[in-house]
Amino acid sequence: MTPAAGPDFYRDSVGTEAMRREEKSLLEQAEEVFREEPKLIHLPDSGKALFVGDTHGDVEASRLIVERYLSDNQKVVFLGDYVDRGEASRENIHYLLSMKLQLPGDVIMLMGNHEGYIVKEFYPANFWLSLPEGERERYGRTLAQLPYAVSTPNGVIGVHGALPELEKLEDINTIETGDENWDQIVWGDFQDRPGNHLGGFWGRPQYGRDYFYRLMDQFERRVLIRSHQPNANPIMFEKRCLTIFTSYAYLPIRTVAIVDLAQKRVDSIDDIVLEMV
Ligand SMILES: [Mn+2]
Repeated sequence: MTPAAGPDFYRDSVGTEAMRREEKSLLEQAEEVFREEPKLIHLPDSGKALFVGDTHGDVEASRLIVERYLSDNQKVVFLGDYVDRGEASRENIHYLLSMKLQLPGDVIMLMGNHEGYIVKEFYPANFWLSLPEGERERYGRTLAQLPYAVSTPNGVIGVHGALPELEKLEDINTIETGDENWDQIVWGDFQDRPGNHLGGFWGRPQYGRDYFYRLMDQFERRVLIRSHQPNANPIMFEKRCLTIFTSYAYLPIRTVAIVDLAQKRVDSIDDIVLEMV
């Protein structure tokens, strides 16, 4: 067998023994780091936070964002869905995990539904299906440890999909991968119409306007930043719900959102800076 060289290795699930060992160690180390994190991460009241939508195998987007935006003064929050759809899932997840290991407090990786393949299967799953069973299990175990939500002192909450139906924000720390609240967070969609639970659509639970306002009140949050739902109106609920995507696998434009953590209150999307990358 001729060993593959360079980044193309990542597109080839065979690889060499040395690379396989390196990959295993990256996944094991990352799993340890994620186990130490709470499921709800609180950001500080200084500096800035950059929110990144689904990257879905668009490693160029991840690299560009880290190089351009990550600094002592700016944390980067990835909102999940790192693998599948795009061409370079393996490169993307490797890159993000190695950045996480280098700067665990500044790089935040939330869980998307595509990180939960071993918990709830779905289609398309080109990344997961390209892995031999043992590796699928290894990736699945690491990615099942990712945190679910991020919160800022000035009123922003970030998740992948929708809000979990919990009494208070801190209860997010009690969610277990695979339970009903997990399903809401990583699989949930919002519809811009009245109502609470609007049923399911291809395994994706749907929530309406009343649900959004009720949970945002309970959690004492003003603005939700999320991704996951490409058909959603990007701005919903009186500019309090922002849906962004940061992958060429979805759209020819990649959007990020910047929150100034030192600002006293974030009341609507008007208080957030949107940029194209
Ligand atoms: Mn998703």
